[in-house]
Amino acid sequence: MNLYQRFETAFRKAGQGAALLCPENDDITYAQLDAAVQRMAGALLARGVGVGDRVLVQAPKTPQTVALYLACLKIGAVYAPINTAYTAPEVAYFLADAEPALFVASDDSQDAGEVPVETLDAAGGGSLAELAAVSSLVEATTPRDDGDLAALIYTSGTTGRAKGAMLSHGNLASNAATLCDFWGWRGDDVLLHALPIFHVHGLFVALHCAFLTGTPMIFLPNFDVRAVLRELARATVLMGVPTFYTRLLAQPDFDASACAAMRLFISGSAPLAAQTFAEFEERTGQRILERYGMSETAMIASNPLHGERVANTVGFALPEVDVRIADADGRPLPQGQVGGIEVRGPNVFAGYWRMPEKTAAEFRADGFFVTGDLGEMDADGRLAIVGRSKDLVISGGYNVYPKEVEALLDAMPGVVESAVIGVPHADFGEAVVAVVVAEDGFEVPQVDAFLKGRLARYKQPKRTVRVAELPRNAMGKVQKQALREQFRDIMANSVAKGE
Ligand code: MCA
Ligand code: AMP
Repeated sequence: MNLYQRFETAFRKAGQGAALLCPENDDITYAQLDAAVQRMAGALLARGVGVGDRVLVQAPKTPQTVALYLACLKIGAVYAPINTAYTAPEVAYFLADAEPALFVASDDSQDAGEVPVETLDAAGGGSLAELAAVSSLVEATTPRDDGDLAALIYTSGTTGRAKGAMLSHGNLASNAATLCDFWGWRGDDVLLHALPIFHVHGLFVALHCAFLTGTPMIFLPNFDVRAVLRELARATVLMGVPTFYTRLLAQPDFDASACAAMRLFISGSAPLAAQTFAEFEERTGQRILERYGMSETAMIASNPLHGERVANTVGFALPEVDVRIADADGRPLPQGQVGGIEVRGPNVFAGYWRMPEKTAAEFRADGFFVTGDLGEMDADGRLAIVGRSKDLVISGGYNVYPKEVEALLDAMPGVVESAVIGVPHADFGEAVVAVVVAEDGFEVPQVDAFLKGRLARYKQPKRTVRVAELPRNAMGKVQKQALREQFRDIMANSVAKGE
């Protein structure tokens, strides 16, 4: 079934009920959202977008962008969102890889080659919004099967270049229904939405829970801690990355009374520090519910709604999701041993877009997907993530692949070689640090200048240090763990961002 048909049923039932509560703009009812989706579908059809066509989207977080996502589902097109922070060279890669029928951007500054471009700007305008306004309503939702492609979610691999994870209507529908059930979504819930909508967390996990139940969400353009604190008064559920919680705790007026209406704080995308979990409970009396997911699998495991939420664990495998701890060859390990986390279930993606070899390399013969995370499971099935076998830095919930940054640094004049690592950071959890071996005359500030315009800002090193040589093992491989130890306090002065 087309995922939008499931939403449509809820939208029509909710009717004049609020869908998006927009503090700076007019609120939008479910009936209005459905009409906006129908008009946006008309605009897409007018631009020649058909079933299975990719629509690459790098647009601001607005109700129009939400309508665009839903319209893509409705007409059977494939939604491919990318981070708004990406620079022109980064976007060029996605344009070439996705081969979209349409690129929707905030303005028309990107050279998109042959790909048609439409715009959606932060104020709700843009050429696509104008086209939608004069388009006729498309009432019928295109039938789709569970296995049909709904979205391409780009996620980088250890090999450097981003891969498009192919998620089907069935993947998204099953995960959404499971989460609504597991987290006890109620008819009177109000979601506080402050995440970006180009990643699985903000786009699927958050939006789908509200859309499947026809309940309202407070729709903030980004995470502004003071706005979030204000809006908590009329919200019941918040979903965030750990940085949301450390920033809230940095607010002296954030306390139990500030979240009296709240029933559920959910954290994911990066490890939630046990200290944050404890401080949060001390300050508010509420225990953050931590869950675990991936772009390729949507949500995998969650702490329980009722029952013990334990710090440093991500709870239990969700219903219908199989999780196992396995050795490097995919053989299940005895309970209690640390190994690779592998996942199978209706939530698991179909493979990487046009990369059959990479897909084959990440799946076991019995259908389990190799996450690249390391974990252990206790006798009750409670899962803890203890590390990663993939070389990845997670900064403020955004993934940064060291290989991608190293490749650019190594190409920089004056740099002999580089190693990029993640070190503890009070605000972002981990911060990107570059360790470089350089020729005489090289100056560290040149790194910022070189990376500007080539690499999204959040991927750029927060600090670059120069060393005489990189530590290597007997095989000649750079020992990143030794570097992480050596520089673990380099960002010790960082603080959770208060406003
Ligand atoms: C912004 N900056 C960052 C980050 N965000 N640097 C490192 N890591 C970041 N995450 C930089 C900016 O470039 C800027 O640099 C400076 O920090 C301040 O920028 P600002 O825009 O004010 O930042 P912010 O708005 O305060 O953003 C921080 C944030 C944001 C709210 C934590 O990064 C965020 O919303 N993160 C959520 C990411 C997310 O949704 N992840 C889910 C993906 P300068 O000042 O030097 O120019 S993972 C997923 O979907 C899986 C499935 C899962 O399990 O959920
Ligand atoms: P992405 O590729 O952006 O979908 O990021 C997925 C990765 O985020 C996972 O493979 C984990 O490494 C990490 N992740 C997500 N949730 C958690 C969590 N609760 N604790 C630790 N790591 C997490």
